[in-house]
Amino acid sequence: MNRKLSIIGAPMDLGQNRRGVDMGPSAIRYAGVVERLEQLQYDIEDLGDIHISQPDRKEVIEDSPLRNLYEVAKGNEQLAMTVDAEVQKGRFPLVLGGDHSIAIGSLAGVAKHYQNLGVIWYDAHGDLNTSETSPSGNIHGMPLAVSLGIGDERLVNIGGYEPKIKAENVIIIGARSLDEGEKELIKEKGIKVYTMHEIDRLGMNKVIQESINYLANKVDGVHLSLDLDGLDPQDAPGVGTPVMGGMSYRESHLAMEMLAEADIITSAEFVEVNPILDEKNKTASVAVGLMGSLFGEKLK
Ligand code: EXY
Ligand code: MN
Ligand code: MN
Ligand code: MN
Repeated sequence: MNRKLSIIGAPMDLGQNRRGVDMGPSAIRYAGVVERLEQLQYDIEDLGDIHISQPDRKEVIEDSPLRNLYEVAKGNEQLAMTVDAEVQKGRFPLVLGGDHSIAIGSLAGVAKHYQNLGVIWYDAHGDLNTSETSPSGNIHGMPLAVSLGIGDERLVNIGGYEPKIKAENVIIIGARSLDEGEKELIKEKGIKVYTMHEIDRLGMNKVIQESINYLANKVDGVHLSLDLDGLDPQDAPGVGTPVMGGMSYRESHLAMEMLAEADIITSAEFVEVNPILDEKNKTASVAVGLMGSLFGEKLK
C-alpha cells in the first residue's frame, strides 16, 4: 500500500435533494479519520475541503433535467484537478463525500494515470442512470454511467477526456435497488454485479476473492468507491437513500481486510455520510472503521 495519503473533503450535496450530506467530510474527520490512520504509520496530509459553489436558485436556467448540473460539474472539475495533482505526486487520494456524484471528479482525476483502472463500486445502487433513465434527475444516481462515458457530455467530459473506465473493469458489490434502465445497461455492457442475493449465497469471503481474481492481471490500479448505503441501514443509518437488506458491518470489515491483504486498492472514496440523518455520528464512525481495515489495521 502507498504509505502517503492525501485526504480530500468534497462537501457536495447538490447531486441529490436531501440537506446535510455536505457535512459528511466534517463528520468523518470528527470521527477521527486522521488519528486512526496516523496510528497505522501513514504519512497523512489533510488538504481540507474543495469549494462547492451554491446554485443561485433565482437564476437557474433549466435546460437540463439534471438537478444542479452546472454546480455539480464545476465541483467535480475542481475535485478532478485536486485528485490528479495528488496522484501526480505519488500520493494515494482518499476522498470524503459528499454525495456520490463526486465519484465523477475522483475518477476523472485518477483514471488518466492508468491504462486500465479497475473499480469496485460498493453500493446498494448501480449509479448507472442517465438523464433518460433517471427516475429522479439526481446526479448521485449517475456517476458510474458517466465514468463509463454514458450520459450528458457536460459530465462525461469532466477532466477533458472520456471515458474514464471500461465496463469489463468494473465490479458492483451490494446492489439491491436497480432501476430498469440500469439493469439494461448492466446486461448490455456485461458489467459484473454481486447483488445481495449472490452475497447471501456465496458469502462475502468468496465474493471478494472472486472480485480480486477477476481484476488481477487485467488492471493496473483499483479505485474503491464505497457508498455507505451499501451497508444495511441498521449499521449505517446516516444516509440519504437507505435500502433494507444490505451488507453488515462485519461483512464490510471482512471485505476491507481482504482488499488490504491483496494490496490492490490505489485510490478510494467514502460517500453519502449524512450526519443530519445519522445516530450520534454512527455512520461516520463506521466509515472510519472501514478505512482502518482498508488501510491495514488487521495486518499490523
Ligand atoms: N436509482 C435512484 C436514482 O437514480 O434516483 C437512486 C439513486 C441513489 C444513488 C445513491 C447514492 O447511491
Ligand atoms: Mn448545501
Ligand atoms: Mn452510490
Ligand atoms: Mn447508494
